[in-house]
Amino acid sequence: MTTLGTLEELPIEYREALTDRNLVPLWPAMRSVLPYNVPTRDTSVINWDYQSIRPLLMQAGELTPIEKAERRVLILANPGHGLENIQATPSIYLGMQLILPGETAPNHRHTPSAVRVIVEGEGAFTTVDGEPCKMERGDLILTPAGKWHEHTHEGDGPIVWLDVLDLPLMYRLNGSWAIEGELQNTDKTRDKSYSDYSASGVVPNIEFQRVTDSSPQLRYPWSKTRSCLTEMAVDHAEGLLSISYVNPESGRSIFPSIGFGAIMLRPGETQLLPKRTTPVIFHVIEGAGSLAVEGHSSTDGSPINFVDKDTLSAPGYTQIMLKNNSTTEPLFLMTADESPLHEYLGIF
Ligand code: GTQ
Repeated sequence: MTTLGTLEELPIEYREALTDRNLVPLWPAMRSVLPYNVPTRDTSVINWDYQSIRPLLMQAGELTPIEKAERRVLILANPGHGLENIQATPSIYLGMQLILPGETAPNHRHTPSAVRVIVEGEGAFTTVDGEPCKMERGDLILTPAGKWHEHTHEGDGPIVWLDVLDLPLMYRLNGSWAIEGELQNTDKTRDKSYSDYSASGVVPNIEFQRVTDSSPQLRYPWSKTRSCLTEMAVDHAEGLLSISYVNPESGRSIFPSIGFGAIMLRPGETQLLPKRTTPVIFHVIEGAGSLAVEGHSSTDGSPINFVDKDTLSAPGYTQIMLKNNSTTEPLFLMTADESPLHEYLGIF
């Protein structure tokens, strides 16, 4: 391996002449932008445990009325990327959003795409381009780029969900912006996931047009995902039980930026995940377990324990091991990763 020249070896007058002309020598930075064999991995292994988030989120409910927040959210920022950069992974933003009974988070639309994963509470719905999407624990609610959305809470008690957006990517592309709108006040009582996209493998022939850009299905009920995984477990006694959330019209990822999936671990099971290029987010829907990431040095090097409602991150290019801590109950996790981008860029 050749040792490359450093910045300090260059005469100061030369460096100043370069700076004056907005020029930078490559060779001192060569190995940091093109490291050998493995890329720089900034995404730290973190568990944002819900037990410690919840009281602070409820406090936000007392401190800041919805009118002063537009969206009352605590961002789950990864210190590996710098807290101020609001990244959970290079492209993924995560936030815990709180709505109190009777509140509405106003209508707007924006260039970043968002998914909500419902964490606790009931009686709320997100209206997406006129479709009122009911929010139940573990459901995935999509607000694809450019679609109007407002959140309304008519239930008792708080509702909390995890926001997953491609905001850091959009922001750094200088492509992130929003428009405010009047409330949608829809008369519809349910969204099209109850009819048009209610059965796997069956899609509606409305105007006989196939939609292939952003997913036309807006709500992916957890009950259906869960039953798919438990039925898969009946037929497969071993191997990783996992599903991907796809656009039912095209079979492709629901967003071009972020890929979503779900994993089930049988009681007592440990699974080594396939080693992949993309960092990954886990959100625990049901059960308790532990996460071990190769090369990750928690103080004593032991796996990170997690329970229901916790959210975790892990870098790419590493071996990840998941363990179900229960010998009687299954463990269910949702995943979000950057695989669609890696595929598009040809590096997956
Ligand atoms: O609910 O529309 O966490 O626009 C960040 C930006 C949630 C939302 C976030 C948003 C939203």
